[in-house]
Amino acid sequence: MSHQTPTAAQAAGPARPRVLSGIQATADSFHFGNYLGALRQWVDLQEDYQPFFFIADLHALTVPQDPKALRERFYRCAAQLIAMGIDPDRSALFVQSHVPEHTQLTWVLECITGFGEARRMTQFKDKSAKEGESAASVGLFAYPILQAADILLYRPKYVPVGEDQRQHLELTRDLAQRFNHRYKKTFPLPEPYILKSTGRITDLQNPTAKMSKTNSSASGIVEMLDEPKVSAKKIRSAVTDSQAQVRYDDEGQPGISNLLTIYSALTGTKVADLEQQYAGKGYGDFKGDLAEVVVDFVTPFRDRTNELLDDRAELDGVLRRGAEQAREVASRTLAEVYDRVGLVRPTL
Ligand code: AQP
Repeated sequence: MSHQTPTAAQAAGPARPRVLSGIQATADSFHFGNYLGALRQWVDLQEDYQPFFFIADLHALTVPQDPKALRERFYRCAAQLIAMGIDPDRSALFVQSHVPEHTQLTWVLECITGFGEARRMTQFKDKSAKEGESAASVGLFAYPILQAADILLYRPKYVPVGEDQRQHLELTRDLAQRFNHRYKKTFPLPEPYILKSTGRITDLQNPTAKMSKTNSSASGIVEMLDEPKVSAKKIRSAVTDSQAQVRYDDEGQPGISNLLTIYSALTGTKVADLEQQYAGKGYGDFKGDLAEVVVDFVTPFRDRTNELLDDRAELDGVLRRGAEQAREVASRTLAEVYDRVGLVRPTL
């Protein structure tokens, strides 16, 4: 890896609008939902925007974590992001807890968030429903407000995420507007960057549900770091529909439609062209070919990730430089916010 750390002026410069997004350090591997729904767009957006991407380790704490596993996942996240094309020379790649301004701004935003407003967040409802609301942590409840702080600190134009994050983005915009109205215009309103085609990748075994690390069964989720032949098998045994036609119909044939989306996203072939290519052929041919596409895609990704994981000091260095760039921007925003709400800073 070569390093040309951007100068402070480049990192903070107004030349290009910013993009920002994060991913939780809660799994040993990213899955196809994460990658196709959000992460691939991170890579593309590096070209034209000033990118800030982070590993959301504080968000990970909203549900119980084994400290040793969390530490390992932190490195796995960093290695996977670089392996998929996040270039630390172009993007500030950092860790949420390395930039204390995230939690500092959270408190200010929590104080302008209505309790009922936070309660309406469907992710909290879904996640807390499992164990019962009284077993859920306050951290899980407040998670979307930390997320709003993550975003607003950097005043990004776009936030590339999957469809499941739309409601949290709306809350972020509401809080930004409220702050601007109550104090002084401070935050431009960030826009969600959600692709219609891949914004919701679904479970291979239950194709009306989101592919998800917590809710999908092992056979319903394609893990990017799995043995390629395991992923191929999962694709070949994915649930398909009764019409025996390779045709996109989100409602009538959700299983094959999800596979068409994955095939199209990985190869760049339009869904209509794939439908034509497989006209008159069975699901077996289609799934067999897609299994090969998946193997070709994950094999180099996995090899590169493992190579990067062999040099933890290098990863530490990348993340340290990323945090320095992030803090330059975040500390300026936080200072403005503190000033606007009337907090007096200590004199030197
Ligand atoms: N199935 C999905 N389709 C499209 N986008 C998805 N994302 C997640 N699942 C899908 C997007 O991935 C980014 C990172 O999400 P995260 O930090 O919430 O990661 P995760 O916790 O690993 O995602 P899961 O599997 O969705 O977790 P649980 O099961 O805990 O809810 C986000 O941009 C997200 O939209």
